[in-house]
Amino acid sequence: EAAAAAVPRVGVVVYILKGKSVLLGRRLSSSGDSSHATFALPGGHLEFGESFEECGVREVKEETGLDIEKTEFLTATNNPFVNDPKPSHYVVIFMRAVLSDPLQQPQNLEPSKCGGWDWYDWDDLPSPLFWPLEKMVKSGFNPFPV
Ligand code: 8DG
Ligand code: MG
Ligand code: MG
Repeated sequence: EAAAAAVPRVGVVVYILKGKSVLLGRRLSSSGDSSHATFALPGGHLEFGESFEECGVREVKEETGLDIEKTEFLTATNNPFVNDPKPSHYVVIFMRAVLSDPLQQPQNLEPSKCGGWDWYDWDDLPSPLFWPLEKMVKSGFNPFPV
């Protein structure tokens, strides 16, 4: 039943850029999950009828309370989590954005899912990063405008 129903889903995640920093939060997923206790970007599932920009803005607001602008597409990756206890597979859309009000601070609005949000210098990222993020960073990907 699980195999027949299993389909890739679409995730939209956002690099919120503030100076040289990005916003990351520690995921409170279940202990066997490959994202357990790793640092990841805010984001979530694309809803029916939504644009990538709308989804990024909505998920950031739901998870952090932050209002963002200049939300734009960066890249997409294919992320199979087939060895997790609950196998899943995401095509993940990576966006970037900046704060509408640079003084606004993140709130942890989903404390059952996240240990808290904080800004991390791009040259001094925390560890462990969620593996799709780790892979991007190691490949030399940089979300900042040139
Ligand atoms: P929702 O109910 O609010 O729509 O979903 P969510 O609970 O916020 O979903 P999520 O797990 O935060 O994001 C969906 C999937 O996107 C996640 O299970 C795996 C994939 N994903 C990555 N990299 C990242 C990342 O850096 N951050 C987030 N949040 N998700 C990511 O592959
Ligand atoms: Mg969410
Ligand atoms: Mg999320």
